[in-house]
Amino acid sequence: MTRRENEHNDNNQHEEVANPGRRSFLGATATVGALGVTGGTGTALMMGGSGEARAAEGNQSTHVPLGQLDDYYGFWSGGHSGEVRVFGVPSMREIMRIPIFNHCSATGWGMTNESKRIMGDTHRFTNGDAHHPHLSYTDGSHDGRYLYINDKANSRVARVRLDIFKPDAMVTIPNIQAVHGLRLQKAPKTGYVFANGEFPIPQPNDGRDMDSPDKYWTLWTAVDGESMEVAWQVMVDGNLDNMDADYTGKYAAATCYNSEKATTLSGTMKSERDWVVVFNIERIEQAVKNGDYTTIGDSEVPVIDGRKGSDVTRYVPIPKNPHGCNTSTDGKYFICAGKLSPTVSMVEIAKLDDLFAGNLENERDVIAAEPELGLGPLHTTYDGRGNAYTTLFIDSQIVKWDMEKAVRNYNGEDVNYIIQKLDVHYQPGHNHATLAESKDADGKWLFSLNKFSKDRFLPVGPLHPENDQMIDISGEEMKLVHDTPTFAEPHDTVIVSRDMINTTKIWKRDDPFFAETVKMAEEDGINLETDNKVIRDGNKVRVYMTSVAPRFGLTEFSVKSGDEVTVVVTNQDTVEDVSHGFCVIGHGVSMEVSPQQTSSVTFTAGSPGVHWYYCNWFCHALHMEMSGRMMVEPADS
Ligand code: CUK
Ligand code: CUA
Ligand code: CA
Repeated sequence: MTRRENEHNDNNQHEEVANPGRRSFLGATATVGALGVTGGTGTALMMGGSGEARAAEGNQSTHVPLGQLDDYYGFWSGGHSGEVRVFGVPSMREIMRIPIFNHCSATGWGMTNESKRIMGDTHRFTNGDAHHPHLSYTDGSHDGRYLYINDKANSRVARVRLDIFKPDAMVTIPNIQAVHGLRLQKAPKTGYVFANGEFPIPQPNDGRDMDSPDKYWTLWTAVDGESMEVAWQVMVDGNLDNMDADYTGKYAAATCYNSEKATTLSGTMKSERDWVVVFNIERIEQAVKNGDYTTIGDSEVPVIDGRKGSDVTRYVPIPKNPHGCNTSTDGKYFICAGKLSPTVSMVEIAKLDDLFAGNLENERDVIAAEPELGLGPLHTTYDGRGNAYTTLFIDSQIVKWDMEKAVRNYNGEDVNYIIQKLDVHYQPGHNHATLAESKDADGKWLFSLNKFSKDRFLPVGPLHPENDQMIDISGEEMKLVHDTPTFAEPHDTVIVSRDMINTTKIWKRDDPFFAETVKMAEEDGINLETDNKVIRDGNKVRVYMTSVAPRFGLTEFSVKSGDEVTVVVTNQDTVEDVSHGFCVIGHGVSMEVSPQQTSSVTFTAGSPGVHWYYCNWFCHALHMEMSGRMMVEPADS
């Protein structure tokens, strides 16, 4: 029995959806079940089959010989774990994790003063929901400067420096709830970081209009990618899901699944068509220059009205609760996945000038094609050879299709645009091919980020990993070659050539990452390279020490119970890879101190007595001995 017959039998009530031949719009009820939104019966649909085709021989090897380096860096979002993971591709060895919106027990991200300065007020949040990592551009190619990523949970956007693989800026977007889609201006340069506000809210959201959802609005935001300040916002109708920008720097487009402005699930599925909202960046900038904007509440950010009928946007109707929006690497199309429609809508970017000039009879005239691909299309990626690859969530497949043939078919020619459908395991969300968010797409490897792994790995209890599958797309045929289990929950990835990234191996002493701490030391008259000193300032105590494997510059210091203690450690080692750590037992603090780095952490001294501190990064044969005592004396009464 095939996988599909299995599903069919197990699951009579969803027969309609399980039938792969059905290619019309889905009825609302069937769709909810198929997407698993209702749980129980709905999820049964995903339980067919037992993973045949575990691996096929590809044209290229995933094997990277011992001691050799990978060809690509892959940056995976960490979803609601709030971090980014770095993989080597094609080996899929996890090389590094970059804590961003989460707190990290190992590096002290979220605990150290350096990370708190970057996180600002929001360091009090220990969670984040990191969906969309994207690398900065110059002229449509990745330039290796920065990675930007959104936090859906707390409406933040962060920037990661790709010389040190650590965040250096984080901003909370005003006037919105949930940054979902995030993309970058591709040309001439990043430029703007565009952020979709997902959930409509009253404006300002100060307790007014809570019972009047028709008065809720959300905003599309541009952050200046250099200063990391919010440049402007555009108020829109409906909501915003995913987005992408074009290769000229002129336009961006965002999908909207809730043109209904509903507050319930069934309400969001009422219309057969929602929108792709197209933004005219020049016109928005002009409106800001002309002072043609308002502000909302306490925020000083210029807000331009981009609701239907405005000059700066166009609302192109497309089916139905659309999700992914991916610019084709030839720069021709925004391809928007229908999700509840088996189609994707290809927006022809060359027609957008006419759309905004009012030269088209109908907004839908910018649709170059609307090919039917399969059930539950979510995201599309490219190989640079004219083919697109779209994930089909409900069908558990990736479909490879020919873009120009889809256009010819739409124009009436009898030509088949579907090239291949490949089963993936199971229920894919994003997919991504090597370099496929730039004009340098090389068509080598494709990843399918599957939301369910089911039976693919050793069982680990009720919570399963996700499964990121690797597919060789270098030949005519897609070939599945590798499974990678991932922890909750990568949504998206960006993969670039290794020569596009230039890292620093040893910190520079004048790095801005810890410049504030260096300044504090200077004000205390401390030379961080040589001094080991305790400075008392009322009930605030600053403890400065060096570290050289295997010893701290201070092996004891005294404070009083209840003091606010700041420990500043400067690593004097200049040998690559000799990182130290600093951890005080029973005080909930630890941090990384890599070669030539200064790190600091502030905590309250506990009860009187001896409290050992130690190095928690294995640095030397005598690493265990790298420790000291914090003597806590009774507080003055
Ligand atoms: S979204 Cu998760 S699968 Cu946040 Cu990019 Cu489509
Ligand atoms: Cu220093 Cu371990
Ligand atoms: Ca809708």
